Amino acid sequence: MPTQRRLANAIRALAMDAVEAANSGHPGMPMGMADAATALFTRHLKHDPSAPNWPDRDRFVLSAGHGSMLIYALLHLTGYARPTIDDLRKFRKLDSPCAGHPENFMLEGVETTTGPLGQGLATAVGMAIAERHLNSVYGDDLVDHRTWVIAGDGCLMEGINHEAAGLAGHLKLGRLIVLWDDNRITIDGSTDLSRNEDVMARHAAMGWHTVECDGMDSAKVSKALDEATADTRPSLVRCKTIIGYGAPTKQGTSATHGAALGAEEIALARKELGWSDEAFVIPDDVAKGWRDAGARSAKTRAEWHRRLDASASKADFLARMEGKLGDEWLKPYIDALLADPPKVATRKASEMALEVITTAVAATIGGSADLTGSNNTKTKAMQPLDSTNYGGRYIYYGIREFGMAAAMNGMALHGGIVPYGGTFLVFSDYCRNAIRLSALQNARVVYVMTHDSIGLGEDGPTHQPIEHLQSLRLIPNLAVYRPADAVETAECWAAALAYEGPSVLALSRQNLAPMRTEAASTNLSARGAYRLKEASAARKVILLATGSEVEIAAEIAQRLEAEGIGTDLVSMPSTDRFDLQDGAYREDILPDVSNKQILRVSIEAGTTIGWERYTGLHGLRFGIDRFGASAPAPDLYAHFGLTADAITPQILEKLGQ
Ligand SMILES: Cc1ncc(C[n+]2csc(CCOP(=O)(O)OP(=O)(O)O)c2C)c(N)n1
Ligand SMILES: [Mg+2]
Repeated sequence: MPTQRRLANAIRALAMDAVEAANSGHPGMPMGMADAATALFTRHLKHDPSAPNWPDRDRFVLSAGHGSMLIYALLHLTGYARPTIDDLRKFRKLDSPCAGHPENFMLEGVETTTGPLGQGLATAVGMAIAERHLNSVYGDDLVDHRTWVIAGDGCLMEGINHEAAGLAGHLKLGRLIVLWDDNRITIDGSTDLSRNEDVMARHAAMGWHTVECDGMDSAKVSKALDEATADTRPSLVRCKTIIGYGAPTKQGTSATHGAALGAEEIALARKELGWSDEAFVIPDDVAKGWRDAGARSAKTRAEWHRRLDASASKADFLARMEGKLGDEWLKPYIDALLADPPKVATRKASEMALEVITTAVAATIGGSADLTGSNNTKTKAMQPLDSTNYGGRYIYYGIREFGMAAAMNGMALHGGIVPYGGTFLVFSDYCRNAIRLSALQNARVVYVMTHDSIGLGEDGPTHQPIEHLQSLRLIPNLAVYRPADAVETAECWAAALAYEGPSVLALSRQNLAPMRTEAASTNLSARGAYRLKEASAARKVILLATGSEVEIAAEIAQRLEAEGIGTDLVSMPSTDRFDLQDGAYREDILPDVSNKQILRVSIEAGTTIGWERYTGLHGLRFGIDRFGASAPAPDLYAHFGLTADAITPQILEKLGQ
């Protein structure tokens, strides 16, 4: 058996060689953390490269995603089917799963996409929550694993670290273990340039166990990991390392952080490390040593399968981990709404839907960033998920929007959980990059974003979203819904649960009149836009509105029709879902925009930028292209000209009447 150092040197060699071949990438981090990672992967991590999706595997998150060659080397060496040595040779090339940063959708064994510093760790917090929750549901026999993270100085400097570490400490997530690559170097140079806090004391103050070790000695790292494993608190393991270790003239400096070392330095490093093999060649003894390490948990997995086969929960557990959800709840619920249409805010309508959904779908875990009573995210039966009851299904995230969103990504990616969480729509900016990562990773997370316009009233411009709806619609893969009433809200919830990616539900604070009063044979909101009311005379005008403005558009439609002007009223809860409909459907709802016989008018209490896509340049767009103001909602709607009284004459004028 080769020494741990020799095993680690295989990581160093592959990192140097792949970055050199790509002439791009980050060799320093993998070379510095190679010994620590070797300790983790050969002695502690429970995984089986032959079954990357084994539900009870430990989760490993490389939060310092720029060091992607570390995880690629580890997956290759321990025996995952991919990446092959050829994949590694093509590191950072279009047809390689070894992308610049680890992408969970490109390679099994990559649990989450990382690269935006700090977020990997915050995502891992969600994975650790998911593990404890599912453990409380299914017991130790089926769910009993850890979440390991490698984080750099950057991950621990980012603001999200405060949110994530605070949440993990509060929830006492003892199965979360973070290895800190304490190399005292970032891109700009020494960490002395920008940091002098005591990172260990900060984590200790947040309820973490902390331990320090020589990160260049895998036996010492292993001992520290044993200590971390034994502790009941989340652990921060400070690994003192040398960035770019092995590169004789560059190690310990930021020169190794993010650039190829160069042929000369690599030749010197090979000598220094006693590594005589050519680029991308792994000697047999090392290859075997790594394969044996990779096969370590095969027996554990076989035993787990035996327990699963014997378990009465087997079918339920497997279906849940596959993420299968039914929507049997939807039709009876909508029938009940239609029988007695309520005039409620859509945030309240969401709560009503959630009463039904959280009963029907056990996988849902709700929460809010300290706006539970405003976001209406907690249903009556939901108990808090906390350190005394991981079986609870409601998380008080505290005022941590970014931490909440990243944790929800982690829960969704872990599997077995469908997380939803609330805040005000305007604070979607606080967690925007995590929403973006939900979308990139196709994580089924539902963002309940209430107080979705000036309609929130008195709290004023800091709290009134203007650009938010449109800017969220810009994120690929993200489904953005803004329902108009209780029926649409239920439909949007159903669509969000049926989608394998993330959704935002933008919901009103203020009460809204029921708009949908007749039964439909399909989920109309899922089509993005649909005709709520058809023109009775020849169609001259199409009114497009979303959410709370559908009510205003309905009033305008009535007035135009009274003048004999045929007007379609189109409710458009989701522009992005509408864009995905087939051409015939889109053409039916919104005939060719170059058809100047029909005037298209959009009404949404937010920026008008972007609505030309649906109105054409000759159409009319009503919205708000400035910041809001503090006043009661009806006064604001009048002030910003979003009323039937203000809009109808402008349409008539445009029609030349
Ligand atoms: C949110 C975010 N900001 C900035 C970057 C760009 N970036 C990538 S690595 C890095 C330096 C990180 O330093 P450290 O974590 O110590 O990594 P090391 O240099 O030790 O490998 C920066 C600023 C990023 N990836 N994510
Ligand atoms: Mg560093």
